[in-house]
Amino acid sequence: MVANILSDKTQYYLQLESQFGAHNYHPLPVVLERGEGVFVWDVDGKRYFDFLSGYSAINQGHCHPRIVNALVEQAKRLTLTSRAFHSNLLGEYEKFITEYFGYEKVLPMNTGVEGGETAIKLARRWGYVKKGIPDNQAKVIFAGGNFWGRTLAAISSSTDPASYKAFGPYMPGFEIVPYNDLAALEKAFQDTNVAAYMVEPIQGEAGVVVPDFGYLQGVRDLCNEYNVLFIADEIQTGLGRTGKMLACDHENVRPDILVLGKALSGGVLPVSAVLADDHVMMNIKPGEHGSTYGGNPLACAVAMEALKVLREEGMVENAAAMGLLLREELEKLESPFIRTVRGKGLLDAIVIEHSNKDAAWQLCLALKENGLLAKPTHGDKIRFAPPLVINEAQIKECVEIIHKSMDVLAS
Ligand code: IF1
Repeated sequence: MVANILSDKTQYYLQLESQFGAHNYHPLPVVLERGEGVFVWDVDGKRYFDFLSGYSAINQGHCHPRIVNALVEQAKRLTLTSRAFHSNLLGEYEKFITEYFGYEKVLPMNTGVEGGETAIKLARRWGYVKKGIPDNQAKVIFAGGNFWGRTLAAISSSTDPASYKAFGPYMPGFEIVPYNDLAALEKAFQDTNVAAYMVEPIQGEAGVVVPDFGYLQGVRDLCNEYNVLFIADEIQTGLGRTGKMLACDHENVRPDILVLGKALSGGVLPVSAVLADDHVMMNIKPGEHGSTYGGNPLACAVAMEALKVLREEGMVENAAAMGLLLREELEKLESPFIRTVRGKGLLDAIVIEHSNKDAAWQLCLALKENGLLAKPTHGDKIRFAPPLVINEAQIKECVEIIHKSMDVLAS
């Protein structure tokens, strides 16, 4: 067990949250007050490597100067117009992001789950208008182990009781197939009312589950054969995280609907986007979808800079190289407590081998003591996802911290 001594300052902030905030999370007992690049500092001035990156929202590193500057400069000019009026930023941003990813149109939203909801609404509408599915009969297929947010629609597609238990009744027209199983997917596609299959190219929350090479191409082929839209949820895997700009790029597969979020803003404010071509996007008419903040000038300015920085500072290539190094160095530890090392780029995870079900949490407490922040997912997996700006020396230093922290599992 780790002696989890907390400073007075830390305890003060934890107590405030406990007394006045909903208890909908169980965070690691650390209170952060500053971030820069791969580092964050707690209220006592202790520095940590951030190995979660805001669940992949901070791919560009904490408080990237160019992104923060874009935020500050735009915030002095115009932050929100609502979509009742045009702004000088929205069209520029729409042109920039559609050319960046190679789609005809973009629908700007705010959070990732709003992006998922938007994608499903677009797919259902396309199903009725273009595929001729009878009204209110559209089906959307999801993969077991998926996670795409906390709304009632998102939890209606979940296979994790912690996400959906005691929140029913659930959204109709959703079906589940096993992840990484093309035969099961083809069987589901026999139903002509299927409008779309929404899937993460790598499942993040499930513990960084990487499907067989060829799965994404198989999904693409089946969607073509059965006239079903392929929705790629790249909210966590996109924007360089897996060592390619999009995780679909590992198989050169182009989804019909691409959903982005998180690092689209470099972690400075919620920005999401749904990209598709006209035959999907133009079935929604004025007044049929939107949001107060969707496409606001502040988000447009920040997202353009966040996307520029990714490319101009070689972060995608660095993620590929540093991810390979991280996994190799973790394998070299040959730790009896690491059952598996897996991932792509800098979306990695270890599966802990230990009789104590609390082992992953205890290891994360020890990592914190040794200056590295990470959090378990689904019990025995620990996700390692540092900002994509991490360098070789820092990767090696972090592996040393992980190695040293493993001692807690031996005691
Ligand atoms: C929490 C998890 C990660 C996502 C994918 C859509 C969304 C997410 C692939 C929705 C969001 C976040 C949500 C956050 C923790 C984090 C998370 F642990 F919950 F599952 F990253 F793995 N698609 N994931 O990962 O985006 O609406 O949150 O902007 O809810 O605790 P959002």
